[in-house]
Amino acid sequence: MSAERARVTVFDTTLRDGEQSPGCSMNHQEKLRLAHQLDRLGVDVIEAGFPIASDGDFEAVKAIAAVVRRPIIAGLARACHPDIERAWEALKHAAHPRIHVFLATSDIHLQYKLRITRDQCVTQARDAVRFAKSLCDDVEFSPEDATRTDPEFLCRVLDAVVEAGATTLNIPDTVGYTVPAEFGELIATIRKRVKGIEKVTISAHCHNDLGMAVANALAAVAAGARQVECTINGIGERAGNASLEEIVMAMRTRPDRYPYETGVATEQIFAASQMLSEITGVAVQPNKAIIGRNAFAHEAGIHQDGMLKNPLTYEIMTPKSVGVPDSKLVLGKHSGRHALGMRCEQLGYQFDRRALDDIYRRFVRLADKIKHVEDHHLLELIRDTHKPAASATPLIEPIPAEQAAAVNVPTPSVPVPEPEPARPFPVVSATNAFGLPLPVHADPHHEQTQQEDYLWGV
Ligand SMILES: [Mn+2]
Repeated sequence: MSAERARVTVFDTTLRDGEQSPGCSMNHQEKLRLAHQLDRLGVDVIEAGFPIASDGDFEAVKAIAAVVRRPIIAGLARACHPDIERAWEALKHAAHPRIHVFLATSDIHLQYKLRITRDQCVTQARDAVRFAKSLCDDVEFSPEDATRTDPEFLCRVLDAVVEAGATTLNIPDTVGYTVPAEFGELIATIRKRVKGIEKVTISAHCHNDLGMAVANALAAVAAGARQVECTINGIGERAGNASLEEIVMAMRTRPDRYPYETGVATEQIFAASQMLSEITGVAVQPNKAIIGRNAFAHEAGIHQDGMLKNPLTYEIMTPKSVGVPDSKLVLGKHSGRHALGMRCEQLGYQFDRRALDDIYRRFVRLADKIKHVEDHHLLELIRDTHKPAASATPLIEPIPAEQAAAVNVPTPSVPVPEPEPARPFPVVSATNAFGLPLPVHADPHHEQTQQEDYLWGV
C-alpha cells in the first residue's frame, strides 16, 4: 500500500521565513539547536537562512551546513551575483547544498518594486539560475508573488529557468492571496505548459493571510506538486506559513484523500514545536491544530465519557503519534462523573457510587468558581469530603483566577520569557534591487541583527 504512495519532500523554512517574522529572531546557538531537532524530525530540506542578509545569518547557515549532514541545506538568494556567491560561500561545505534563488514576476512587483520590464525579468532569472547552477547542482527557483502573476508570463519565466538548470520550481503564494481550487489549477497549468517540467520538482510555498495556507499546499500536492514549504507552528511573515505539522498529519490521518508519504517522524513534532516556542518566547495558540495545548484536551462530559470508553470516539489521531505524552482530560464544570471518577482513581482514590456523587456535587460547585480543576484541587476536595466533620466544613476557598491560570499552564520546566515588545516594520528603500543589500532606515529601538530588515522574500 505504502509503495503506491507518492513521496512529498518536506522543505522546512522555520529558520528563514519563520525567523523573519516579528518576535521570532533566533541567535546562532538557538538556530543550531533547532536545526538538529529538524534533522531528528526528518525534514528533507532545511532552509537555514538568507546568507547575504547579515553576517549572523551567513554564519548560522555555514555552521548548520557543517554539522547537520543528512538533509539538504538551502540558502536563499536574490537573483543577483553577490547574493548567490554569498549563499554558496555559506553552503559549499554542506553534504547536500541547495541554492534557492528568487525573483518577483508579478507586474505589480516588476513595476513598483524592481522597476524592470517582463523581458528584463526573464533575462535576470535565467542568468541568475545559470550562475547558481555553475556553483551548485541543486538549484531552486521561486517566482515571487507567483499567484498574482499572469500565468502566461509565469510559464515563460519557468521555461527559461528550467532551461538554465533549475531542479526545483517553487511556486510561492507570497501574499497569501490564492484559494485551493485556483492554486491547484495553477500547478496543473505549470505541469502542462512548462517545457522540461517532468525533470524538475514542483513546490508550493503558501502563506496564511486568509487562513488557507495548509489547504492551498495540499491542493498543490493533489495537482502534482511534490515539495511543500512549511514551518514549525506555522510561523512566518505576517499570518505565517503553512504549518508543517498540519500538512504532515493531514496526509497521515487521511491517506484515503492524501495518498502521500513524507519522511517526517511525526513523534518528533511536539518536541520541535515546544523547542521553537521556548526559543522564541512566542507561545502557540491553545486551540492550534495538532500542537496547541488544547488540541487533545476534551472537557465536555459526553466527550470525556466517550474518550474513556474508546478514544476513537473523539480522537482522529493519537497524541502519541505527534509526541504529546497523553491526551489531557480537562476537568471543568462540563465534565461528567465518569471522568471525575477516573481521575480520582488515577490519584489513588476509589469511590462507590454514593461517595462519588457527593464528590461530584462539590466538584461542580468548585468548577463553577474556578475554570479548571487541577489535581491538587481535587485532592483537597477529596480530603475535605472525607474528613469526619465534612458537612460542617465550607468548600475550599476558590483560588484567585490568575493563580488558577498560572497553575493551569502545562509547561512545568520551561520558564516563559518576557514577550518581546512589538517592533514597527522597518521601511525598505525601493531602489536598486539587484546590487548589494538594500539600505534600510534605521530603527532606533531595533536591537536585533539586521536579518529582520529583510522583511521580504518569497
Ligand atoms: Mn514566504
